[in-house]
Amino acid sequence: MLVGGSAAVAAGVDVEFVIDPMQSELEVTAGVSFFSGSDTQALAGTVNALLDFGGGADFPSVAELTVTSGNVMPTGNYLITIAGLQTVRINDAAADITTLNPPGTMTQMAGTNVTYQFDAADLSVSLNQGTVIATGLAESTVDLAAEPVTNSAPAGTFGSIEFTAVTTSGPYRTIAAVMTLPIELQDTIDVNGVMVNVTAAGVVVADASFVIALPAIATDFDMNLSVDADDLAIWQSNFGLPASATTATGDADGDGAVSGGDYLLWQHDNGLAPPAPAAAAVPEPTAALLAAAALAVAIVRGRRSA
Ligand SMILES: [Ca+2]
Ligand SMILES: [Ca+2]
Repeated sequence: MLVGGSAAVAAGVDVEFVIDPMQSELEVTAGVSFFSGSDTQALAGTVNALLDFGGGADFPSVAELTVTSGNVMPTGNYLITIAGLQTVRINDAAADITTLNPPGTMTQMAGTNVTYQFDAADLSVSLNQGTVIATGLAESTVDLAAEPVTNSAPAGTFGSIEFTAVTTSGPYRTIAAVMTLPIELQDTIDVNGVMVNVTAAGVVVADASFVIALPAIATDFDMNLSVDADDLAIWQSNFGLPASATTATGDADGDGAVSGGDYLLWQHDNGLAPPAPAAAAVPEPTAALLAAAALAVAIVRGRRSA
């Protein structure tokens, strides 16, 4: 009743992360027997994630990450010369990313920022678009759609998502997120009888922005995240409503009426507010805000159970 009285909590938020080519690159190495060469390209594309923080709070200690789709592509073509004997060119490549079943677990890391870490081994990466063209010892063209290179990163290779509060408006908060995703691929491609070992390793950094609903305080009747005289005015104007009252009309204790008991709750909560400006221009670490919100909820809960 007291918590989540406004919109639903931030469970299952669909978020599109846009890959930052300035921070994302993939190095592809191709080799035959003892010779190898490599090339590096910047990456572009998007990663679509379902972020599930569960119910009851903005960010618990453990959450779930489901990468529902993702498309990672180099901004150019790879040209790999192997000891002057062989040239491997990878044209128009792109890799799909999804989460292996079940969803990956994200664990909140210690620190001032809200950062979650997840095991990159929970993700499946498939280099399945483009062509591998070999010239030299062997000449052949391999369609990656027909022979995809599929892997996940080794267990213990971690990615992370860092969340920063950007603005708060009413019961909603806009969150900026940065996902750092390690990618590792390894396969052997048969190029006309010559076995070409292909490995790819790099990092994807992707940005996103989304909105979550904040836990509500029952005495914040106008749901602007602070309990003050404006809320008292709402209670006063509706005092005596015998039934069908709601939080928005001054019923803080959920009994359907606006009465003296609701005033006592308002009096207790009067002055409750987030400790940071509602529309900070500079992103603030969210931990303090979230801790304050949790504290406010705890105060309300504690008072009710007392
Ligand atoms: Ca208010
Ligand atoms: Ca009431």
